[in-house]
Amino acid sequence: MMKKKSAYTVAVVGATGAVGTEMIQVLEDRDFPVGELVPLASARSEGNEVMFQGQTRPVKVLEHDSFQGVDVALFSAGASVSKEFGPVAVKAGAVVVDNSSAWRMDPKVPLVVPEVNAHALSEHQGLIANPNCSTIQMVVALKPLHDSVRIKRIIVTTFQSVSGTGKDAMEELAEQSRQLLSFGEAKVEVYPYQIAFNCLPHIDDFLPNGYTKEEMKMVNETRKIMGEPSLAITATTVRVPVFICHAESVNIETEGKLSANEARALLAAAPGIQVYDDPGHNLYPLPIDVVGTDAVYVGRVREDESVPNGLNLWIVADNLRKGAALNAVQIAEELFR
Ligand code: 25A
Ligand code: L14
Repeated sequence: MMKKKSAYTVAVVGATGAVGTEMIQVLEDRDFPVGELVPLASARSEGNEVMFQGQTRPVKVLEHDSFQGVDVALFSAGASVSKEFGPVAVKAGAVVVDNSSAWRMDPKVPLVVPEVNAHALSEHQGLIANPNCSTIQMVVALKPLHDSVRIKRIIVTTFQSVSGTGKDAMEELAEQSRQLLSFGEAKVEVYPYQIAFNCLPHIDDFLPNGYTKEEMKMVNETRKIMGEPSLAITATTVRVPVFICHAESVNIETEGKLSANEARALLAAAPGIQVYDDPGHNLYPLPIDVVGTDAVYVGRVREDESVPNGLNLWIVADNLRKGAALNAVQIAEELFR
């Protein structure tokens, strides 16, 4: 798939952002064989440095000639940057793992969650897309259930943290909280309304069908990753005043019957999943416990008593790690396994 070397030159595009910073951390945490790290960002970051393996590396401005000698380029600087520079990096000989929405639904581009469809990587043509954060954590949890009893319909509601939007949004939540707790007025810049002490049923732009782009990403990306083009799925995505970690309430209707206990056992045996589910001890996954970890956490597993075969689940993961940076690095690892 990729020429095997003892060490690779790895570029991170968007190296100073919320996800880019995490990508560099994950490369280090997992001992990815990095020979040279090339941190790239916009001119706003010129003069900045990033830390990698105890050493500082200068951030360079992303240019068309930035990819000479680069083996792998991890992109997280937004869709417009990926549209322009993704093909430039591929032309220079790099394999691109792109975290933006730019290429995900392109039929020539594999959309990969290694626990679910690593096989799709064999058809890559230089560019591989990393799915939307909310989609990633949901498909990791649903894959073992689908393999067992076939999912017919998914109804999902998300509770998404502000870090998905980037550093500016994290600063806005902190700043608005400070302002309101000191009896001031909240300054609104990133989101259409105040996010501190609020919930916004609005992530990404609205489409003519009344859904948001984020909601339709969950529909279309889930179908592509699971290889089920006509799977019934409907989503409501909600922004909540949490810094890191997305949570989801997921209801599934299945062809076969699974008890809650059988579902818990399947989930516990599947790769990348931790089951935290003990109502007797108030045990269920929480964003404040999950932040900084790698697994997808599942709790509140219950049979849906309103249908013959159905389950309810509560799914939490670190959106910057499994939802973005970790999944991208896992894809790179798969490429020369
Ligand atoms: O919705 P999308 O398009 O798919 O976007 C997804 C992600 O892209 C980022 C944002 O992440 C988001 O999670 N993003 C989107 N729109 C952006 C915009 N207008 C944007 N980033 C900057 N400007 P993020 O903010 O956590 O980090 C983004 C990373 O990408 C680098 N980057 C942005 N544009 C780039 C680029 N790299 C190369 N070429 C470009 N054209 C970005 O580096 C960061 O590493 P940076 O140097 O641009 O930003 C460093 C810090 O500056 C702050 N900042 C952000 N926007 C502005 C700004 N400062 C001044 N003016 C701004 N307009 C942030 O705190 C940023 O971390
Ligand atoms: O499509 O603002 O990957 O939380 C994921 C995070 C879009 C924005 C994507 C957010 C993004 C979203």
